[in-house]
Amino acid sequence: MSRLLDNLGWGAEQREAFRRLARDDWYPARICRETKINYGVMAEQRGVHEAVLAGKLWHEACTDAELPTVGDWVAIEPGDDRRIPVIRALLPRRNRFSRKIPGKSCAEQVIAANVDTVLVLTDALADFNPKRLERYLTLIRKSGAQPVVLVNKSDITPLQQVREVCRCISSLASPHEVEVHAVCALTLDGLPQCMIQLPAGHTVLVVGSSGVGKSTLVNSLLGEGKRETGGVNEVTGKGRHTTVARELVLLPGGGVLIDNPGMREVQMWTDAATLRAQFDDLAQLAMQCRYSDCSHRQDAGCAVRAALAAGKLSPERYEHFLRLDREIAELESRAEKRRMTLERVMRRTRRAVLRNRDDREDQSRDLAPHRKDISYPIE
Ligand SMILES: Nc1nc2c(ncn2[C@@H]2O[C@H](COP(=O)(O)OP(=O)(O)OP(=O)(O)O)[C@@H](O)[C@H]2O)c(=O)[nH]1
Ligand SMILES: [Mg+2]
Ligand SMILES: [Zn+2]
Repeated sequence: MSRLLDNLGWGAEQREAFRRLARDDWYPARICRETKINYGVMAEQRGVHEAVLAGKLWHEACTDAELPTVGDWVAIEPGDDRRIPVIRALLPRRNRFSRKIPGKSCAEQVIAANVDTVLVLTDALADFNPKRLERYLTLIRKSGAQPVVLVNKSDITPLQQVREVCRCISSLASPHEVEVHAVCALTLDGLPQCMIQLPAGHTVLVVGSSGVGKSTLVNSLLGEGKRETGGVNEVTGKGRHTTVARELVLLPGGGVLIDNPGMREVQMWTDAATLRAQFDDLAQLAMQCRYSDCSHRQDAGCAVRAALAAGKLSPERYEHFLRLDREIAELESRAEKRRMTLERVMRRTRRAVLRNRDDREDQSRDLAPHRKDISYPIE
């Protein structure tokens, strides 16, 4: 296939899925932006352009997580003078990085699809929060992408502080190794060469709180002042340019970066299996507890607490182990509630649709010789 598609990460799986659609006039594209009404896509012939989602895809998606998002590969039907191109199919995802939608709902929000590496940016100053970082790492593990943590703004942070934070992050991630680098996003100091020159087709998602330097890093890697960052506007001397939408950009060397607005909430979108994997050393230990249903709190003969007392387990990690478990139990109970509500809504909708159809059939028998097809809201 083409050079551009290769650089964007077009692989054998996507090629095969696209071929199976067997529509000569359709072309493949990767989603680079998403607005409320339509999408920005990158494609071979047309470069970056707009496309709308076919109403059929919109209707067939049971949840928002099934709708195309930044990083997805799609098949597009070319438009003509009057119509903009239409996204006709979503190609299967290799993976996706998700979080729980902020607020009470327990629905999944897909942040980006088809991601190789997730870069979590933090600093060793006010932003550093080990609990939040642990959530990020759990979510990344669930996505199957490779996590890398960057401790940014090393140029304005005392060296000792940077070292301590790096050490703390490495201990959080155990038993799974995580790469940690102290960097300066302005100059790319400290960033490993393999990240400065990303392999063609490699997709990196950049996440972290607002103001931590995500867009600055993307800019420095792009090598041009293309994206807006939170600095003071040089002309007006005021105002912050904080990123408001996710965006996928292609680097000159062929790698792909996805910049992201700062996340205020990183809520768990995960399950018990992922939690267990994250803490499998503690799970092993828990098998030695006297009681099989040990809560690892006050129970007698608890091996986890014994390790804690012996200094073999850090108090932070022990706390995280207990808290994450509780959080997932809540998530699952909310998921169950939501499932029941959805079922109720669907039963009601189905009844309304059937009633409507009966009414329309009655009317069309009586009156109209021709009936228009029902049109979709987006197209
Ligand atoms: N000294 C120093 N300042 C930095 C560094 N990285 C980013 N900054 C500054 O931090 C501020 C915020 O940077 P942005 O790149 O806009 O942060 P962001 O993470 O994209 O923020 P949102 O778009 O709001 O999520 C800007 O004033 C940057 O110049 C760094 O390594 N060193
Ligand atoms: Mg930004
Ligand atoms: Zn125990």
